[in-house]
Amino acid sequence: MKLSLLVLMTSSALLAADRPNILLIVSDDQGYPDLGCIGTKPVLTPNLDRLASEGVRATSFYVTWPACTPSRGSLLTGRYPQRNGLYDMVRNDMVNYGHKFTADEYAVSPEMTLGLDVREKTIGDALQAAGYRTGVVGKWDMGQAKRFLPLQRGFDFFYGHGNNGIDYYTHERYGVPSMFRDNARTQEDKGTYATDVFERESLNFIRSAKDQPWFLYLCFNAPHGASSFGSDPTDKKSKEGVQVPEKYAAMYRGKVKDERLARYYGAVTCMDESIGRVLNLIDERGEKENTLVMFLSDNGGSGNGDNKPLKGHKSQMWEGGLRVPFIARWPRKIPAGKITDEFLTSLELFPTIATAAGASTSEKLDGFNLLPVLNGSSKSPREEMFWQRRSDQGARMGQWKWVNMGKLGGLYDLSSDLGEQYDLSKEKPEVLAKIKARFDAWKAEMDASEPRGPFRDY
Ligand SMILES: [Ca+2]
Repeated sequence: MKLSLLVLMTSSALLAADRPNILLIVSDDQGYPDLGCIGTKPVLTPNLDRLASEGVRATSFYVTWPACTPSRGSLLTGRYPQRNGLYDMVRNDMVNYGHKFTADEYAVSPEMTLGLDVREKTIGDALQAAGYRTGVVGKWDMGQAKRFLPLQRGFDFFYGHGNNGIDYYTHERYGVPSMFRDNARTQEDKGTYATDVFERESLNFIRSAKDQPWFLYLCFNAPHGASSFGSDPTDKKSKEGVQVPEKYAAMYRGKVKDERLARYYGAVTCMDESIGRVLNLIDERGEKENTLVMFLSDNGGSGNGDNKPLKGHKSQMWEGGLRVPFIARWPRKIPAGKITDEFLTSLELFPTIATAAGASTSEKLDGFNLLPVLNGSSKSPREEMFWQRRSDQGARMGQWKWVNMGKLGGLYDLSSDLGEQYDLSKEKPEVLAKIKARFDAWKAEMDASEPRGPFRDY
């Protein structure tokens, strides 16, 4: 008995040594061009640039929805928002009109009653079952009632805000304290800049790793605009926008057109420095070669000036709403300094992480392991992708992109028209008919899938 236990422990320790740590970093509303290494904007991101130089940067990488909640639900489940049920935002909209919730109103508001269906299996569930120590730091956005919080969704550790966005300093969302440590609300760090808090908690999570491999889902709220009332609560225009320590805004004043943009770039640079310190810790611990690091933004830029050469912005079906920066690094497993234009999406991240970790799931997934694409051993198997946000529809099929946003939209050839300027609907009716038919077939498949909350009627 003792001997077999010893053998078992030895083999699981060996397995742990073979399996990589996994760091998935998500920024909030960082636009496609907003990396220093792209070179079209004055923004400085030396640490993300280094990550890209040591790994692969993808230039045709999409998220599943042009705004926060559904995009993040897909990261966690590996499934289209229309399949996992979280296909719209979880947030209290009345605050946009200056409403301050009472405690009783807040308790029954969408932020407390809606969340990712508890039947959905997250990547945390899969990795926890495979023996990983799992953590979430930063923006959760999958619901705040206890049943929706990370500790009930496959994670061993959580420090962050449960809801969609916060004031960077008070950690309140429109006056409501929003930070959690594990399952309990906390105001222990009120007054400290959120990026600094998330860096500290990430470092502590990694430092506390012992025999288990670890998975950290690190979601900065930067560079999203602050969720705080402006000087006039009834006037959205009086809101502050992005908040950042003075020295970072000062780096950009005089170089960009206005104060808001200076703060936006400053918040990106401050976040980049925090990412650098997390990467440095991984180096210091000798874990660089055995850690898969991936970085992306949850949706296109909104307060970043523009997303050129892409058209449009967050919340839209144009490329500027859906195509995001993506970097992956895993020394010796994927090449250094490579840029790929292969067609990839965030649906690929769950299968990629699960494969790297030797984890499995019983769920129907909508993507594939992208490592063979990043290391050049295969072309991307992805031929199509579909998006729906309320009545807005979008699809990509090979080089073709179809957008239907009511009065706006058309058919575009991304291979020659990345900026979606030339509507080819009339010139290519057969392509338009085919892509619309593929969209309809995808929608029928989603509608036929097992209904999941919180929005579907079943
Ligand atoms: Ca976002």
